[in-house]
Amino acid sequence: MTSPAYDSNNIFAKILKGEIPSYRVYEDEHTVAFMDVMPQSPGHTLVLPKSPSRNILDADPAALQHAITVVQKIAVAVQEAFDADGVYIAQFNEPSAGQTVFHLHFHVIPRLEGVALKP
Ligand code: DGP
Repeated sequence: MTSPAYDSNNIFAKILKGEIPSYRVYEDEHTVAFMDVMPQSPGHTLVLPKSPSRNILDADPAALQHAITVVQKIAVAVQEAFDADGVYIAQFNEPSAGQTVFHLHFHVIPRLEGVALKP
C-alpha cells in the first residue's frame, strides 16, 4: 500500500513556518526540536527534520541520518536536565501505528524508574 502524499498544512509544518508557536529547545539547518504540548513525562521533546516527509516511509535518508544524531543529542540533554533514569525514543508511521501528526518526528521521553508514562 502506498502512503498518502505529504500535506504541507499539517500542524508541525505550521510550527516550522512559525505560524504556530512552539517551545524550541534546539535548531540547526536541517532539524528542529521543541517540547511536546501533551507531554507523556516532564521533558517530552519532539525532534523533526525540516524537510517535508510524512513519516519514515517517505523520508530522505540524509535528513533521517541527521535527525537521528539530533535525537541522540536531545536524549543526552533531557536525561541530564530531568535527572532521568532512562530515555524512551518513539516514532510512529501512519494512523494504524499511532501517528497523529503527519510530519516525520521522533519522541524523546525521559523516564524515571517506577513512574508510568501519562497516557
Ligand atoms: P504522534 O503523531 O502520535 O507521534 O504524536 C504527535 C505528538 O504531537 C503528540 O504527542 C502531541 C504533539 N502535538 C500535537 N499538536 C501539537 C502542537 O501544536 N504543538 C506541540 N508542541 N506538540 C503537538
